[in-house]
Amino acid sequence: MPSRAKPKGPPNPGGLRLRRAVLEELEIPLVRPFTTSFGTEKARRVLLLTLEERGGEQGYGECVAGRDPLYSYESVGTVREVLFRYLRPALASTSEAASPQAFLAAASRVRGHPMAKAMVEMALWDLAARHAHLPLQRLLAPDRALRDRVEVGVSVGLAPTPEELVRQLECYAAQGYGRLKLKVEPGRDRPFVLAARRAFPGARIWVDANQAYGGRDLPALRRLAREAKLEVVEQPFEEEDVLLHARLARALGRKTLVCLDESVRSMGSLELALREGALGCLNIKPGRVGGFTSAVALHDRAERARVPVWCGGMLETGIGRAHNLHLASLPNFRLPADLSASDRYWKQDVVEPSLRLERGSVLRVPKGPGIGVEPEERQVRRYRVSKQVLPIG
Ligand code: OSB
Ligand code: MG
Repeated sequence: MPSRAKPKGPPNPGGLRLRRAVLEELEIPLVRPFTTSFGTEKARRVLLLTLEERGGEQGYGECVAGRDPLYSYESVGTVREVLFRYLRPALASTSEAASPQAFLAAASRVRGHPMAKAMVEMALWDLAARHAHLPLQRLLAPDRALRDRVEVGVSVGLAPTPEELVRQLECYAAQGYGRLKLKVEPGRDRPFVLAARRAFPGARIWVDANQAYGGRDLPALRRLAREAKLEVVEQPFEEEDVLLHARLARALGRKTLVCLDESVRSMGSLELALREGALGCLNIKPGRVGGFTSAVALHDRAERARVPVWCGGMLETGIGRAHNLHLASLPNFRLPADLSASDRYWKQDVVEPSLRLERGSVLRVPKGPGIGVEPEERQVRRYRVSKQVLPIG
């Protein structure tokens, strides 16, 4: 039997004394609408959580839940409900010796709602790292060799025509993005993907369907992967249908990797996908899996199985993307991340310094302490639609 020792995840950074939490909701327009198989987003609704230590630092967490429950069942509304009714009291019960692990233990009887939990857990990691005067990456993996730059790509929404898609891709390629991920759905795939391949004969091209296909589409997906020389096909089928993803992986062979996003939410779903052979590579989004503790454990498990991982994105502001950059500096993040520069999403980001693309299609991991960027008060106020103070200590 293969070893099933439970991956430990990162070490406990120790107890923090909390004073209060502040929850702000922002509405920030995207520089261009982002269309996927589940809908179009023109502006992001962002929940931003600030945790304050008694007489000390502040830590930040950004929630990746969408306005509506389309990518997953969580939404801004469910996150608010779960935070106010269940997670705030759980956090308060640990306020004399708070840590990501203590919070997760106190919140463990609340089922599901990983994005709500991740917002709190990730703010605690940032706070713990600032308290220790260390960059977050050092707390997440103290014994590992960590990158200071992360290779990234760009995720491009569904476009009205292949010509328009190619125009957008040209614009991103000119900015230096070396890996192009295209959103696809039935009826908006082959001509678009082939046009992209013709325009960029040597590029790394991935497609992401967000579950839009079914079993009858398997032969067409296989043909498209070959014709367009796709490196990755991400989450073509329903979240629960690991077996269908495994069938596609067998049909594609070695040249195109099947990637799971929505299907992998926990160690159990990762074990199933590994055992069935459904995983060529794994998209890890800390929000989807309940935070960094889980994300690091999944990273370590995939590394032992020799499955490369990469860091996904959810159109985060600079807060969430800084968190993701620290995670993506771990060694088994071996494929380019969905983490683009601030100007790919926003006219002006809500953090200082904003994140810029550098030569070689990389973003630098912001130097700590913590996530290494600060919310810019003026920008936050400009986009803020509400602010609430939650007693914790
Ligand atoms: O499936 O990766 C996805 C955005 C919203 C919801 C789901 C996804 C995405 C992205 C965005 O692809 C990637 C990014 O943040 O740059
Ligand atoms: Mg995806």
